[in-house]
Amino acid sequence: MTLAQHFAAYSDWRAELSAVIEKFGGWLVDNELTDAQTDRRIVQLLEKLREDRLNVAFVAEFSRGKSELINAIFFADYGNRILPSTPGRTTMCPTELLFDRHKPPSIELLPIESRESRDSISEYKRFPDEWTVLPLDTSSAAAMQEALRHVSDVTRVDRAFAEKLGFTIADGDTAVFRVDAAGTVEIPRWRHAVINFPHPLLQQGLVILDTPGLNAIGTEPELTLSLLPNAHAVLFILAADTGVTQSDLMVWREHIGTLGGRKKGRLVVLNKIDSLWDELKSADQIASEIAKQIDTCAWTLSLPEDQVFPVSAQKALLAKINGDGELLTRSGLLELERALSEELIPAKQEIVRDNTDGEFADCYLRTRSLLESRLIGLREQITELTELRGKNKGVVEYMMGKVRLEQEEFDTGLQRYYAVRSVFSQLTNNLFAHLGLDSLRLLTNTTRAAMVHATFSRTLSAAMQNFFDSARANLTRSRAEVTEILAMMEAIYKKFAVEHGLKLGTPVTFSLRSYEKEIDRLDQWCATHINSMFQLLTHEKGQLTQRFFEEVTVQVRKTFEHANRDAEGWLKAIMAPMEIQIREHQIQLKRRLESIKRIHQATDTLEERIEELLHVEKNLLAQMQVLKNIGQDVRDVLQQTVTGEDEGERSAA
Ligand SMILES: Nc1nc2c(ncn2[C@@H]2O[C@H](COP(=O)(O)OP(=O)(O)OP(=O)(O)O)[C@@H](O)[C@H]2O)c(=O)[nH]1
Ligand SMILES: [Mg+2]
Repeated sequence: MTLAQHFAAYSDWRAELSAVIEKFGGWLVDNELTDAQTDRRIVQLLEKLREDRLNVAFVAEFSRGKSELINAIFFADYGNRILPSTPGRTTMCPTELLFDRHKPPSIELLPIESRESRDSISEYKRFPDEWTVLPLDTSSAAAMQEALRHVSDVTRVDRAFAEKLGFTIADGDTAVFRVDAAGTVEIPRWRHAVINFPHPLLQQGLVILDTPGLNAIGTEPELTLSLLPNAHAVLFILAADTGVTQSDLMVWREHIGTLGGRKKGRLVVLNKIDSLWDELKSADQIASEIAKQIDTCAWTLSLPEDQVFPVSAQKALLAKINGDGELLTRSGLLELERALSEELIPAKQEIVRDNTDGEFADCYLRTRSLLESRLIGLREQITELTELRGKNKGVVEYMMGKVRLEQEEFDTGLQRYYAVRSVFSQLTNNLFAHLGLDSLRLLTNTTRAAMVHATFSRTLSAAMQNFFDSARANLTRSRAEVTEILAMMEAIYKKFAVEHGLKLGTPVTFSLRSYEKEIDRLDQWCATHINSMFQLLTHEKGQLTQRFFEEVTVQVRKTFEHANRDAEGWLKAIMAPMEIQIREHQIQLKRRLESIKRIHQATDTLEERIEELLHVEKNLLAQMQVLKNIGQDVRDVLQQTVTGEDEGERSAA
């Protein structure tokens, strides 16, 4: 299967999954079984499936052929080179290729001067008027090429301004940014580019990230902090004509080797193998030269050899444009594409599957337990009435008393529930006192003050470390609050189950583990990129402070925002089943009482009433069957694998 076919199969699967979940949502509405919470979760789930994005990033030293490889894999159909690819530095800013159906095709460029402010690129994405937008005429390859050439734009500024923008200026011929005779430095014109483009793969949610030749100097930290770690696949490109150089190794260590523990989804490409296609050598000799290079790459990067893919992007592009099958095979691109889709799509499907599985199972179980408790109540009522057959008024009165007593007991239970609710909101407040953004804002402000006033590197360093320690401590305290809330809810679930027969199961749990890990990761990043002896000795205090706030605290805030959203969702999720079941139980008690009252007034309606209830029971059982079928449908779709391999059994319920 080609990448495009594989991707299309994945999109079909996603569409099918959305369809069954939408059907579930519709059925809940039709049967009046939905509540605000479930409703919202289904809408969110569908939204997530629709917006689902797959990120592939291309990373390498300059001129290794990243842009050419993107052209060959994705854009050969245009019959030309779409992204500029030339000797020397070409792509000057990180370039995202994606499709957003809400916007017309365009290229959006963020001016480099935006680095002066403290805001990250993702922050800027919220303010469209900060970007220069050029329309993209997708009907002409030439017009596209012309527009995309802007990713290579450069500008000249004086040294001080370049440094202010975070570029490290050095002397010597090999330096990336150096001062010319007139005292100016050439720097990229743009900080970031987003190309919005209705390519079939991009329309299905693929996002390609082309990066400029990274040389650890003056690059956007956002790349290493969030863009690359969030990519589902990262391709690292080396070139056969240069071999693994010192600066290749630096890029690898700086940007890829440090992407946490996740080794999956990383492919190493040995490009430009055509430079070894020496016509004076035999095919065997060439093959062994390539094998030797692969061996060296694998050894230097400590990777298995089969993770290094030899290709010629240039010949592959040419072969695709000319429809030359033989050259395409020789270029090695097909194998790389296969490996890419095999890495990418199953991994992504796994994520979507787990996420959907968990969310759906919650909604499904909640509905099922609602129907089950209705059935239990109904059956009790039927038994009660059946027992009344042939009984006199006195017995009916006794029954009435019994239900009334139950109702009173339940009301006492309710009082207890209200008390729990107020303790619950107290505990919730405690939780947000640690986890909430106010506390983080305070911490950020005190850290800023400490860093601004720091006179020694040691105090500067300590302030940054304290920031992380306090953030972590906040999460630890939050974890304790979560445990307490959970213990209380468990106790109250149990009490209502035992005393009033409510079917509540156990409350869902909540873990802050992933956020703690994220903070650890950011701390580690900071320790090597900002808060290290080397950085402290070689950079100005102001510069480091600014970087710390622009780059690190922004990400920490994002982590906390995420944790807050999840915590709120969880709090609702543990309260909702109680509320639904209590309301349901109250309705049932009322119905039972009314039904007995009616019989008390006219004992001759008893048979009619039993008949009626049996009918209700039949409908209820039918509903339960439909629900079961829907659950099975969702499970079936979830189990499908887009690759066609067999997957282990997995259940949605
Ligand atoms: N011989 C040969 N040349 C290639 C191949 N792929 C790319 N090139 C050439 O290498 C040069 C650099 O290619 P680019 O695609 O611009 O490389 P890049 O990695 O995007 O470079 P930057 O954008 O500067 O970071 C261009 O002149 C390409 O024509 C290949 O497979 N074989
Ligand atoms: Mg490039």
